[in-house]
Order: sequence, then C-alpha cells, then structure tokens
Amino acid sequence: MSSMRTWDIFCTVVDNYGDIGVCWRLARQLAAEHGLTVRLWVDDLASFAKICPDIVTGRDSQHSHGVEVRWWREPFPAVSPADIVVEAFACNPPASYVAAMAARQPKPVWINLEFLSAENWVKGCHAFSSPHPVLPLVKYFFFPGFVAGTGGLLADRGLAQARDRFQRSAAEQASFWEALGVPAPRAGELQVSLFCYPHVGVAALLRGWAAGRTPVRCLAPEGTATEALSAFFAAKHIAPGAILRKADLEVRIFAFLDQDRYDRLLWACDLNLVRGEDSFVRGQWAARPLLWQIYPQEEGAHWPKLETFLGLYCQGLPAETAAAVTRFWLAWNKGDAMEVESAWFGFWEHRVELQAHALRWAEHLANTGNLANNLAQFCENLLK
Ligand code: TRH
Repeated sequence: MSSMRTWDIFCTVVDNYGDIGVCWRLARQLAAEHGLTVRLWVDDLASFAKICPDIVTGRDSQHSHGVEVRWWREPFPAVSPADIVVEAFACNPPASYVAAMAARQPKPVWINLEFLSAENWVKGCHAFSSPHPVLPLVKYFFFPGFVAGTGGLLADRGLAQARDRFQRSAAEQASFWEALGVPAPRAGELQVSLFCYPHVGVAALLRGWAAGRTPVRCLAPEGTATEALSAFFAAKHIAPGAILRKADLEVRIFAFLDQDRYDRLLWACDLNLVRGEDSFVRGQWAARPLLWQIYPQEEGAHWPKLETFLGLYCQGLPAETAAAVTRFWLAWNKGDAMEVESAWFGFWEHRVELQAHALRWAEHLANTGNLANNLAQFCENLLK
C-alpha cells in the first residue's frame, strides 16, 4: 500500500455523533496505521469537538492525530481532489469538488461508505460499483459488516490486546476511574454504561435496577435520558458531575469523553447500553454483555436490521439465553416499559454465559478483518 496516497473523507453530521464518530475513527486509523495523508471535511465542528476535545470550532483548517480537519462549508474552496475520496453515508461531496474529480488524471477512487447492517443483502451489494450518470466517474459502495465478504468493522490495531490488558489490570482500571472522578467500584456492584435515545423503557430499567438485589452504578453521558432520569430521581439538575441515588442504584452523569476514553469506559463496565452504529460496534469490541438500541428509522425499516443482528449474535448461545437476550433487546427497542423491567431480570440471570459469549463474539469479529485495512487495500487494488 502506498503511503504517498492522499485521502479526502467527507462527513455531514445529520444528527447525533455517529456520522462523525465513524469518520473520525477511520481517518485516524488511516493516518496512524497506514501513514496516509488524510483530510477530513466536516460540516459541524461543534459535534466533532464533543468526541474530540482538540477540535476548535470555527476554524477552517486544523490538525489532530495526524489528520487535517477541514470545516466543510460554502463556498467550498478550490482544492485538488485526493487520490481516494470517501463520502460517508451518501453525504454528497460539493458539486465543484466532484467536477474537479472528473477533470483529474488519474481519476480518484470514489467510495461511498455505507451504514452498518447485518442483513444478508449486504454481502451481495458490498463493493458494488455504479457509474456516474453524466461524469466520467465510478462510485463504489463499501459496506461494513459482521461476516466475511463485507468490509468488516472498524478496529484500531492492537485493540484486543489493549482491552485484555486493561480488563486484567486492577491498576489501569483504578487510574481510569480516578481520572473520571468516580470512586472505584464497590465489591459486588454492577457497573453499567448507559447511552441511548430517549424512550420510556429507561424509567422501567431504572425501576428494575433500583428494585433488584444487586447494587448498580450507572454511568451516563450528559444529555442521555435526561427526562427519564430527572423524573425518576425527581432531580432538577442533570449535568456532568450529578450523582442520583435511589435504593441501591446510583447514576452518575459524566461529560462526553473522547473516543478512546469512552472505549475504556466500555471495557470497564460489566454491561454496556449502546446505540446507533459506532458505540454499538465499540460495545462489541469491549467483550462485555451489551444492550443495543438501534437508530429508529421511518416505517420501521430498522426492525429487520435489529432482528437479523440478533439472530447472528445469538448463534451458539444456549436456547434459553438466546431467548432472554432477544426478549430484552426487543422490549428495549420497542420501549415496552412493563416488558423491559421483567425482561431485565431474565437477561441478567444469564450474566455468566453472556460474558463468555461476549468475548467469543469479539474474537469472532476480530477474525473477519477490519474495515480500514480492507478499505485501504480495496482502493489500492483499484488504483493499480
Ligand atoms: O450518536 P449516535 O446516535 O449516532 C447515530 C448513529 O450513528 C446512526 O446510525 C446514525 O444514522 C445517526 O447517528 C445519524 O450513536 P453512535 O453511532 O454510537 O455514535 C456516538 C459516537 O459518540 C461514537 O463514536 C462514540 C462517541 N462517544 C464518545 O466519543 N464519547 C462519549 O462519551 C460517548 C457517550 C460517545
């Protein structure tokens, strides 16, 4: 792979943090592990700054982690297109830039990085090419995925080793908690991270935790489940540093962490509630039991995605455990409050099996290759 190659990655932040979360991981990995010259164009630097505090809003150009970060806004500057152009999630690079791509010799490789889905059709569409209707350009559709024949998942080099070391090291964990400003976990206390979209299931789960026999400490980033938390704890002030308590349940609100520290939080917890795309993937790499809230789409388009993933994830689990996982995940995603509370107890009864399975699953994923390497290789083959 030629490290002289230049890459432009385009990212629009539609909502939340997943778009920039994925692009930022990809950009960093290409620069750090492949020595590539990467320029990342982002239209919303404020969202970016949440997950990467180095980022200064309002700045047209800046560098972080070996990546040139450009503020994507109109009028778009007249820049030379890179060798490889990645548009994330069909975000449409500016027309002037696309025209410059068409005029360039040799033509850039043009990639549309797609959303993650476990559905079977992904394998058939991965790496599919489509000629531009007017310009002499071809676009390739690159799909992340969980199985061979897809683009794989983003995973930085040495991820599993760093995670295993962290999870075995009491000292590393202690310094992580200390830096977070949170006391080390008490013996027997369940550590949970909570990252979800607003829905009524949250209050039900809080009720279940508060009513259970196991003490629970829940870590939630600012802005997550604020209404549910303030109603459940009758609290007005849900901001970083807040500590909310009821019975043996404690919820602590933290300010958004940068991505690497968020990963460590997932490694440090016994159970991770994740959402969308990127935290969902990182929850799997954490090798800990997880509960996923899928990004809800219009007309229920997300349900087949959720069900297909569940089918894949539950393979190899005893039938009773698979049923408990499925019941809990479906209840959570439906926001079925009654069901969430009772399904929680059924789910957590299987915690030993769930933990062993989470590790097996992460090992299985590691064997299917990682997205940044697959993408870099795919583009290099096209440029040859
Ligand atoms: O924020 P999200 O809901 O993003 C979503 C999804 O990606 C969805 O598929 C997409 O269509 C929609 O955005 C527009 O969830 P996600 O994908 O988990 O992204 C969150 C990012 O924030 C991820 O990179 C992890 C990061 N993060 C931190 O870096 N620090 C934190 O403290 C937290 C809580 C998250």
